[in-house]
Amino acid sequence: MAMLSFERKYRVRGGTLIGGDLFDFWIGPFWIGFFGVTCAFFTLVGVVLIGMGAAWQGTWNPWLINIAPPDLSYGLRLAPMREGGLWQAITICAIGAFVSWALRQAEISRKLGMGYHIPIAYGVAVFAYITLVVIRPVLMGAWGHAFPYGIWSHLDWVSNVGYQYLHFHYNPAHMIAVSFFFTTVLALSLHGALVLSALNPPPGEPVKTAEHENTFFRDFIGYSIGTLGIHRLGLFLALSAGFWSAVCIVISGPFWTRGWPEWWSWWLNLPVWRG
Ligand code: 07D
Ligand code: U10
Repeated sequence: MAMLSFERKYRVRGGTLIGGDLFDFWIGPFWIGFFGVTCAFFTLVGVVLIGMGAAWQGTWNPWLINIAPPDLSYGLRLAPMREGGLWQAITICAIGAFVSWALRQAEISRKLGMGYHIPIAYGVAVFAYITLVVIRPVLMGAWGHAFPYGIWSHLDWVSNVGYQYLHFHYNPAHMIAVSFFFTTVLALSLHGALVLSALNPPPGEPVKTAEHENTFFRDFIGYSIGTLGIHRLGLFLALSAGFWSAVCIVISGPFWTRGWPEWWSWWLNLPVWRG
């Protein structure tokens, strides 16, 4: 079906989660929706607040703009605007915009009669962000444990927090998360390469099909996961990467306060090693 005739067919009202017909219309290619409006609102306010922070700081150098959370002494209270309150307001806007974005994905999925895979997948990234700026700071008793909004400053935060636990590579959940990130890259590169190799033959040769794709991997490693399967695997690997990232940071502090290398002493102390 040509795109324009398909659009005529599906561009009908309904499928919204909230507000019924309110904002249930398109502007150009974009569907608006209630959560489109809330998303635009939070994004706009958030960006203006970031600009305000840059102006207060006195730099427009994008690498150096830094909006820090309140000092640890504020605990979980609201702080004055210039002492972390701005960070708190920006965090509210960010969460408002990210959650609105996910709900907009859910509403469009409903309109199209599709599954909720996309909002669920995006929701895992939002979950990792919320773990960093809400769940872990609340568990540790101060907003000051969240990361600052800035390109360089957040890198300094990651480095400092990493060394607080002596050597973050020894964090077992960090190991799992990193392995999942790297495996995601492997799976996507295999998939991208396989599809292009089958669908982009040299000029004059016929396009190959899924049979060729399956056969390549059966010949190569004795197993093909299949055309649907590779997408299931990809989604699993990518979501696991984000999920274990959230786990690795939420256990650092609330559940483990010493160096991560020390955690592995359970392994050294297994009875089986005692002579
Ligand atoms: C959090 C993003 C969410 C996205 C959203 C939507 C916008 C924003 C904003 C314009 C999860 C989009 C957002 C539109 C726009 C504006 C203003 C995704 C998120 C909501 N590490 N480490 C990770 C590796 C080391 C440390 C995760 C590798 C060192 C700490 C990942 C290495 C030490 C933390 C990872 C390595 C250390 C992490 C990040 C190698 C430092 C975390 C990915 C090769 C000395 C963080 C939940 C992620 C984490 C994290 C990888 C090394 C410390 C697994 C490959 C040894 C303290 N590290 N790391 O979370 O888990 O994606 O966050 O050495 O906090 Mg690590
Ligand atoms: C393509 C295609 C296409 C096809 C195709 C193919 C490309 C067109 C036609 C071809 C594709 C294939 C044939 C598939 C290729 C295969 C891959 C790319 C790799 C697949 C990999 C996996 C499925 C798994 C990868 C695993 C990774 C990255 C992580 C390693 C993880 C662990 C060791 C632990 C994993 C943990 C899980 C799963 C969660 C549960 C964990 C626990 C209960 C433990 C929790 C632990 C802690 C909290 C920490 C405490 C730790 C302890 C106690 C010990 C930890 C122990 C450890 C071992 C780490 O395009 O189409 O069709 O065919």
